[in-house]
Amino acid sequence: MPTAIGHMIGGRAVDSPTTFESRSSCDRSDLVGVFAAATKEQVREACVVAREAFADWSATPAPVRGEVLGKVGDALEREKESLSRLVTREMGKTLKEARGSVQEAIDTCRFFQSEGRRLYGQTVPSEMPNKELTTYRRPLGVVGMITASNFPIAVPSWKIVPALVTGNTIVWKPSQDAAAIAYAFAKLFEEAGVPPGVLNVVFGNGRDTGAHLIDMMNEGRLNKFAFTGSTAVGRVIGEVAGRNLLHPTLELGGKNPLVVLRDADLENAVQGAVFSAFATGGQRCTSAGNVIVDEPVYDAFVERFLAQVAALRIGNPVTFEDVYYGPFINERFFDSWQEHYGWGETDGATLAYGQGRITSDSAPSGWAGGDPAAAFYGWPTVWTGVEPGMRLFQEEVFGPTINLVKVDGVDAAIEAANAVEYGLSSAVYTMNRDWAYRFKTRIEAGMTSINNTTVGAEAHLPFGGVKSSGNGTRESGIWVLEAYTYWQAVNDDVSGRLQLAQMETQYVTPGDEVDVAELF
Ligand code: UN1
Repeated sequence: MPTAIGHMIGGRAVDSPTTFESRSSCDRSDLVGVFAAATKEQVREACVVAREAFADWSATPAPVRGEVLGKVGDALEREKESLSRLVTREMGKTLKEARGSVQEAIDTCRFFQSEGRRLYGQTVPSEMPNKELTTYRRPLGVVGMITASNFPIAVPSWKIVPALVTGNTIVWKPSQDAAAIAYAFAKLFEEAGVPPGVLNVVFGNGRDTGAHLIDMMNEGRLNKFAFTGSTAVGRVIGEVAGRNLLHPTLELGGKNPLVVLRDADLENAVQGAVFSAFATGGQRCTSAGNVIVDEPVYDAFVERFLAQVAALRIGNPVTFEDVYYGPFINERFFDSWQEHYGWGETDGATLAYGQGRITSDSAPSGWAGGDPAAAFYGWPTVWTGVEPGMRLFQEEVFGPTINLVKVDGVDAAIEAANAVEYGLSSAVYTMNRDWAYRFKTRIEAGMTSINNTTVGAEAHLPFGGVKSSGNGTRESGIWVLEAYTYWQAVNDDVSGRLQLAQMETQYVTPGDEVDVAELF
């Protein structure tokens, strides 16, 4: 058994009495690393260390903090290929997608390197003389972060990089399924010159280490919490944060609609729907859940869609670089995905393609080869005859499954698209300006694509949802600055006397009333 990698607390490697293994999602016999599992005391220690580091880091000029993050971007660029391969090996997304996700972190560093030279406040006129008003963004303090396994570098970067450029310090619990990636990522922050104690990493599972970190809000050790994961856990974090008067960042689930209207470029729509449904094996919060198709093109769409699905190449992305998607990230995700077959049956939907786990006896024609039992691989699964009332339509399945839903016209499509509790991303395929406009203005979603997929956020656009997909916070771009700073309003009075706004404001006395009609 290799020695366990310790937590990164105050620049030291800290061991724990218990450890856990991170195994490749692509091949469970491939041990990627052994990691310490943080106890409550260790999580607390990380919070204390982060608090101590806050004084110096928050006093470091923002452009200097930005430069450090630029150096993180340089290190990520240099290590892009190795990191991407580690992402593919540990959590199982294809190399093309892994490279894209590392690039997303590089873009984030580039954006916030220069944001360190802005972080603008305002100058505001005072109603009193010899007095000036200004506003400043100030850091919140210590931020607790829990992130998911499906975007193990990009999504942490959306949190860590803006939190650091604005002067906060961090205790981060990455997913146990992406511990090695998190370790490598955090090492690059160290290399770039992020001082000890500013970014602390505690490894472990959600049930124990994650719960300890959440509990640190109750101990008053955190000033902010940021989470990407399930809506159920997000609600728990929201409750604890609310009781402690903290405003958490919550990026939660989705059941994202992709609408194909009767005038759409059908080939473009089919390709967009296939990618939205099956990229990362459907394990994105932005994956499409329901493809809602306009009646006149429904049959043609289904035919083309099923043909493309049947041709998808699936397999181990470490050995077969050209597969469309790889394995489930872990057994738990696979188990909960399998349950949806039961829902479909109960709901009376039609299983048009797919049959659960890929095995040597049951593999789709696109199976790339190799031993399917080495990991958890799922058939691409397509349901037809799905309607909004069905559980299949409503609940996120987080796997390679898509529902095809028939509607009549743009208004019915929008109604169906809005008939879920989630509101993360959405897409419409149409050439009609009016229909696209109607969709854009009426859809209940934080993100909307016109003639593109439900995925594909960029580092400088706001990312986040409405309804049960989050609590309205946004990540990325200038919008995320609101999540990691508070506004300080400053009154700077040089009048040398007690002057009272509102009560002593010297407004000009008006002259005699002018009646324009009388003038000529
Ligand atoms: C997520 O699944 O949590 O837009 C994030 C996308 C990616 C990010 C997804 N850039 O699909």
